Amino acid sequence: ESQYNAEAIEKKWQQTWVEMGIDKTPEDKTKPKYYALSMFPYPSGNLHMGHVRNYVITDVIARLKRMQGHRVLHPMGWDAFGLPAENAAIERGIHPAKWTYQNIAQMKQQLQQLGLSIDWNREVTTCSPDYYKWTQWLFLQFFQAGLAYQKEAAVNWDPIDQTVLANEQVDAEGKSWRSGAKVERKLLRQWFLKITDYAEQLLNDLDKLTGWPERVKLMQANWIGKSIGAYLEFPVVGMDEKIAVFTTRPDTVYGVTYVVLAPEHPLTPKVTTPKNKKAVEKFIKEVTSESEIERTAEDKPKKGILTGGKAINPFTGEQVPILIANYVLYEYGTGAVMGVPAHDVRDFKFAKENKLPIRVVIVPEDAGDKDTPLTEAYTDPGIMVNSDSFNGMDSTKGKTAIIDYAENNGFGKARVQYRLRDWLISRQRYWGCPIPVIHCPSCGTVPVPDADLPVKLPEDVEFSGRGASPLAKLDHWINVSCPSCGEPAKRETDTMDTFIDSSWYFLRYSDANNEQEAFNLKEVNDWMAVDQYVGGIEHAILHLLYSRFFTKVVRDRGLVNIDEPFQRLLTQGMVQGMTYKNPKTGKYIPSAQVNPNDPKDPETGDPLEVFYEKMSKSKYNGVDPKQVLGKYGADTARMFILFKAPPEKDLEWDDADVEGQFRFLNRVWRLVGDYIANHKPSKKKNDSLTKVEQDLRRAIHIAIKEISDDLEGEYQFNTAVSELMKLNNALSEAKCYESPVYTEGVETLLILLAPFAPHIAEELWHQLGNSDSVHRQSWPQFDPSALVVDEITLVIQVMGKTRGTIQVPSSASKEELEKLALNSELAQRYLKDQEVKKVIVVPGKLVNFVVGK
Ligand code: ANZ
Ligand code: ZN
Repeated sequence: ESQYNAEAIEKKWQQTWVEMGIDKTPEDKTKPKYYALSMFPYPSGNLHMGHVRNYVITDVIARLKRMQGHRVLHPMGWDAFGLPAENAAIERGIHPAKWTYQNIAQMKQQLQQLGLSIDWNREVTTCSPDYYKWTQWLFLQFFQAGLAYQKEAAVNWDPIDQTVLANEQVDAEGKSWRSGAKVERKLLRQWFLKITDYAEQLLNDLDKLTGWPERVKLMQANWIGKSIGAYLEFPVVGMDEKIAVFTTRPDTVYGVTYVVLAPEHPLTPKVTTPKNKKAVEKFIKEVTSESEIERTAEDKPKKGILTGGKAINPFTGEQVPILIANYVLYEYGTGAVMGVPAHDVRDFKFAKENKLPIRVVIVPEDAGDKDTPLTEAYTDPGIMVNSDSFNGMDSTKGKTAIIDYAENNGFGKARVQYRLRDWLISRQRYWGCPIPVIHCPSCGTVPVPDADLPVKLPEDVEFSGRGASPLAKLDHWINVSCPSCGEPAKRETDTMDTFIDSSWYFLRYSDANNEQEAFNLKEVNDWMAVDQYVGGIEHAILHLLYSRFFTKVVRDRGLVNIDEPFQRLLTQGMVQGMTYKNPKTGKYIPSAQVNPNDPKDPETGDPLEVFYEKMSKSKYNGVDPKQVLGKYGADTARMFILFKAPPEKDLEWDDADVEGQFRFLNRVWRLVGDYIANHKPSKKKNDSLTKVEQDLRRAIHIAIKEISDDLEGEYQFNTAVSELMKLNNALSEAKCYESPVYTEGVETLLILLAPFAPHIAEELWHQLGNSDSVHRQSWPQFDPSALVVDEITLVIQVMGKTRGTIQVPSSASKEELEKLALNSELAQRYLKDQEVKKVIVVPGKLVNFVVGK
């Protein structure tokens, strides 16, 4: 009997499957489609465990759906533009293209070792001209629709990566998502996509995403940030100017004690009096260097300064001072607010710090008439007071009443405001998709004609890492003739944010080799939407929001007929490694230097903290997939990852559990070997099953039922693997090798195992004498009748008196019946603490307890 040799069989089957075309997307459209998609990787060069987990999850789903009778699209590609390639060029002098393609080759080979059933015929690489030609074409679709435009804007500037960033790429501390540098503000002329035009749809359509985690939908809703309120105008005293404010609390307008402009507001210099000019200018300088996050953070002081100007509250005619303050943002609402310190937390803080008056205009319903000064802002709804004709009104009703009043008198109206801003897509870097426009002194911004696409990245560039983008220095590339008038003109030198590349790759997979179009209408509509998308939670806003936006625009251009790209979304948990940290020095210690039984810092001798944390290079807690694959093979790695935790939960790497899955696969191997060695076709023809056969048949069908249930909807791979182990145990105990039920059991085990451990399942399937692939078998259906336990009704008597009945297996022996009866709740109730003298068992009928003193 041969040994389980993972390496040999995995290589063999991976090659055979390619020859058989097992992973190819079927051309035949008769079966229902299923599109299973993993978020494609950035080709950094090495596969890490997070990738492995992601792709294994999707692969199990793809394999399962094929066996369940679907035609499956399960593609893979490379999110291949981006800064690391350019940094490699700067640091090591290797061209970004070369670096990227080397990494792709390396990672592709690693992916193939995992036995993923990917259709590599549809591989897409975003940095390849045959892909980015269509990225450019799509950009021009946006441009033609008025959804791509240039404007001067205060942008997030990453001083390390020397580029601007989108708001989505700056974290809560005002740092770059990639370089970690503190982001600066800079005024630059930039390209934007008008995602704000779709704010309402992006928000409302979240309701359609029934297969998405609630928390991801909530994060998107918060990011879009819809506020319903009003726009009110405050005339400036002594000037023909009005300050428009956006407020979500028009009901508090009688409590306004000042008005605040954003420092960048165009009215700021106008309303500033000569006396205040110097101080105001100094203040502006300070504030504009702060990031948006810093300016609005709850815990930061609210700094402000008087301009000397005054505005008029249109409701009361009262004059209030105009200030500028750091917490008012120019880009949000109207860039100005009415200050109501009594009812807004920030205003309250600001008024206290700057000694501004506080006027209560809303009181709780049960306030009575005591007039105690506020110790904090009262932000709840209530009854309007100090508000003229609105006094006594419920503040919620008051909102509409105030808006109506303002509208009737011509100084305001209802307004919906979104937090979402337009998407800044310009990047001043080389390794990205060139923005396909030409700037002509007479024609303005002219799109590159379709026939001239792609605008290829020039190759003869220098990477110094300093100053402007390498493209901006290439005169021979920049200087062209205008496509419209033929006069000398200049190419755009900005490239696109790489999130554009990934906003449509899932559409390209439907028709990845099309040279005439981005994708064919019939193909894209056939395959979209993605039925199951699997990827990391870190994309909850960025990539997932952008992709939804792209899909809607492309739909409105008539290029696809769906509203939402991803039907169901699974955000897999992190893979965590055992981490050793010296609590005194804060240093992380590689596990190789630590004795796990007595973890101490090898240098200082300090006892170490031991915990699980997301695997990362800097924490020395990573496990290299290469090593695990080398030692145990892909099937074991897959089984461990699937078994160790439910897919959306974090997974703690544990070598003992890896070993455990390896042993399990070895048990399956031996089980099938024993079966092959001992199986002879049964001679006697007998359709009544023995008890052993009956029990085994039940175990088989329970396994089918449980595993099918586990893979329906929630994808409980971990419990599915447990069920596989149970079935294996049931088979190794039954040992009825000659029974057709045993054959059914072995075959079923291998079919159920196939999506999880595809190589060993295939190998053993062939050892059974099958010539077709286990992956082409139909997923088994359970037989409900096999689950039924044959039972009879047993009468329970105490001293000859019938006390009730219980259900027992018909096959139970006399001794088993006695035990079942005695342990039954019924017997316990009537026997209480009486001593049982004698038990009379009439098999198939009754048990009678004789009690006595
Ligand atoms: C007066 C008021 C009274 C406000 C009150 C709130 C409570 P969201 O929900 O985020 O939309 N605001 C408006 N524009 C602003 C800007 N550019 N920078 C900073 N703050 C701004 O919040 C809207 C509220 O945030 C608005 O309603 C305004 O303050 C402030 F008792 O107006 B409110
Ligand atoms: Zn021109």
